[in-house]
Amino acid sequence: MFTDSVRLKLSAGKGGNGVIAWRREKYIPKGGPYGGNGGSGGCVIIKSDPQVYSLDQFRNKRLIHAENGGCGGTNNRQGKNGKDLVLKVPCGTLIHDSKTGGLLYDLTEPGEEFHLCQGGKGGKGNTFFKTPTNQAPAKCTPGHPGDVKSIEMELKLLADVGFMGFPNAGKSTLLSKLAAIEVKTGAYPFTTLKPNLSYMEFDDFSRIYLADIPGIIPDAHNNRGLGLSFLKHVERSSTLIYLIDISGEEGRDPFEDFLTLRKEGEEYSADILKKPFLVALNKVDKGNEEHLEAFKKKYPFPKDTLFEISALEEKGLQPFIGKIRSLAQANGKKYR
Ligand SMILES: Nc1nc2c(ncn2[C@@H]2O[C@H](COP(=O)(O)OP(=O)(O)OP(=O)(O)O)[C@@H](O)[C@H]2O)c(=O)[nH]1
Ligand SMILES: [Mg+2]
Repeated sequence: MFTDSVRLKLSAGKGGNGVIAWRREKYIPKGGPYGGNGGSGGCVIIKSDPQVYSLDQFRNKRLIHAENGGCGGTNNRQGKNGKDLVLKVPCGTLIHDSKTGGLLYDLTEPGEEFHLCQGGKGGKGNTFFKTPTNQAPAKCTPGHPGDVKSIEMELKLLADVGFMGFPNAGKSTLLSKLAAIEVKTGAYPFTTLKPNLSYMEFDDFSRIYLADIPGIIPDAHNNRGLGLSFLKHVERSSTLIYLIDISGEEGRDPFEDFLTLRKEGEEYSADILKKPFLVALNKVDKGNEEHLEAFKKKYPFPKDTLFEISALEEKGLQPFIGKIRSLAQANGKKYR
């Protein structure tokens, strides 16, 4: 299970109550008021952490509460402040207000913090109310409640490059060859059920993040297959790679596959079509010249965006990687 959307109610801690107390000590007549203030309630902070990959940890939670402040004590003791609650989320998490749907914050950089709920202030003890004219006030105030917010967190992965392809086209195989990651691959459709994210690192230590998402099939926008919901994870990529199985083994026309992927992407969001892209014709090791030639002939975009590769046998990858690098670095926003 990969959770990329959760609804939560978050509550900051309540402030501790102030107290009434009197100083009673030998040789100190009329000791006066001695009640301390309550401590503040803990705040709720949402923090992006590159080590966190999904919103799974919030899946079955409804209400999360920060610690309350402690009550004041005698001896003018201040109550203990409640601990802040820091919720760690992946980079790319958007925080929406549940009621209005409005965007409250978009956590894109690692270590970014969003203070969502302010903890309640502590109440005042009776020492606070002591004045020259009222030396013995029998008055204290309760702590204030903390902020309570209902939010929806939505994760849209931040990869520079997003893969789009039919099931079995070889997306996960390609990711495992390009990036430092072991991903499940298999000779059956829908091997990938959740997005995989990894990166390529270059000689100058620059990195390009790649996102492999579950396969897309015709009518995915009508929720066929795994639907288009995973497209949100390539929505923020600056560059797309359409991976096409050129072997035609599955009985489809590879060029039709390309058109279908473009169409399904457009159904999801017109912006997807505007992204710079590369097309990789995969599985050339299976040698289907007929499909290859037909595709090249029909391909209406510049020829330098078209690559013939074999992900499995690692053929044709070097020029392809070079192009991914130059395109993604020219267009990409560095998120991590
Ligand atoms: N001959 C050959 N087979 C390949 C190549 N690339 C991938 N395959 C095979 O194609 C099958 C599907 O590969 P995956 O990488 O799982 O495909 P996918 O696009 O991630 O599939 P889904 O996750 O189901 O969408 C596996 O059996 C791979 O070994 C290639 O270049 N040549
Ligand atoms: Mg896969």
